[in-house]
Amino acid sequence: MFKYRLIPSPRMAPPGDKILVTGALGQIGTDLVEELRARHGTDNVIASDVREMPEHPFLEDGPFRLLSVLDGDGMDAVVREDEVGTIYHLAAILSATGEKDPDLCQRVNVGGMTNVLETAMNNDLRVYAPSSIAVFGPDASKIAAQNSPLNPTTTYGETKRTGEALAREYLANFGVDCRGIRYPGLVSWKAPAGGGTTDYAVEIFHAALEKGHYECFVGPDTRLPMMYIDDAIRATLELMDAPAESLGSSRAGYNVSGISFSALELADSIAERIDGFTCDFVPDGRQAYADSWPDTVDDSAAQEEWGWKAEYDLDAMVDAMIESISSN
Ligand code: NAD
Ligand code: AKB
Repeated sequence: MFKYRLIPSPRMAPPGDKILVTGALGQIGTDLVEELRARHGTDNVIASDVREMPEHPFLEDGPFRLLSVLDGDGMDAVVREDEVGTIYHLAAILSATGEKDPDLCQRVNVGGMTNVLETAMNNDLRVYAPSSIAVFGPDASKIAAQNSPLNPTTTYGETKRTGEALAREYLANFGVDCRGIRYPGLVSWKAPAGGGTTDYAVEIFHAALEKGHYECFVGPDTRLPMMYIDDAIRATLELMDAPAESLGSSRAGYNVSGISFSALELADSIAERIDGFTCDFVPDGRQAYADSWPDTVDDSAAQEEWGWKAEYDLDAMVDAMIESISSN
């Protein structure tokens, strides 16, 4: 008869080696899942989202789970059943949608992050959870330093600041390895931009090619940190590949610099390549969010700690966008 029994605690479950991506059908997930599947094998990367898109390739090409990040038990079950070892947590409500529904933005961004970190703690998972340049507010320098004060004036920015704080807390208290990048506005062509302030830098390409005209919702002098998607995906994977010992106190939200351009410079660069393209600037409520963010960021910490260097400048990005949209 056994006198003692060893009851395995959830933390003792051996971590699997599969990858779960939340919010996988969005702008970044559409590119990231493709790259992760190329690296790790299709069956090892489980795409998940709160919605289904019948026409999206993930639903047919590889494993997909319908999963809300607000369902912590459901997330835990997927992690255990599918032997997940790493979560790339992309599910979120972005700035423009978030400012219209701040309560939803709080619930999804902070609640979802908490569920991901709890699941990671209970199952010994690694986590990638992106932050944003929206963590900065108007008091940050226009070239925002890694350690600039974080006083965002948008609800979305507040949720991203809280996400970074939660990641630091779960690392310090429970040893959860959660890494993040403060992405600039991302410019990509495979999926539409998902309700952010920087969406104009994506929409303008589709409008230019389809209609020869775009009505831009920020003013011509609006200058923001931006990045082409290939650089963003590479940054993500390089950060996740970096040895933990090389990462310092910025682990939850590294500044990464890509390209800084004004809306007019972007329109001019497109007009140089598409004959007859015109752009009107008709700022709406999103102008205020853009004005509260820096022009660019200082990414010395990312350079020093994991060797970050962007490859795409404005010309290379505009060429890549026009060529990719035209040929697809
Ligand atoms: P997106 O809006 O394109 O995609 C987000 C996805 O999350 C959508 O497919 C949506 O259906 C899903 N989602 C929403 N609520 C959910 C829920 N409750 N459960 C599960 N899924 C849910 O966003 P994105 O551009 O791919 O952004 C991904 C991450 O990167 C976010 O954390 C965002 O804050 C961050 N980020 C993005 C940018 C950018 O320019 N795209 C810049 C900075 C930071
Ligand atoms: C948005 O505009 O909301 C995003 C971001 C910069 O976080 N693209």
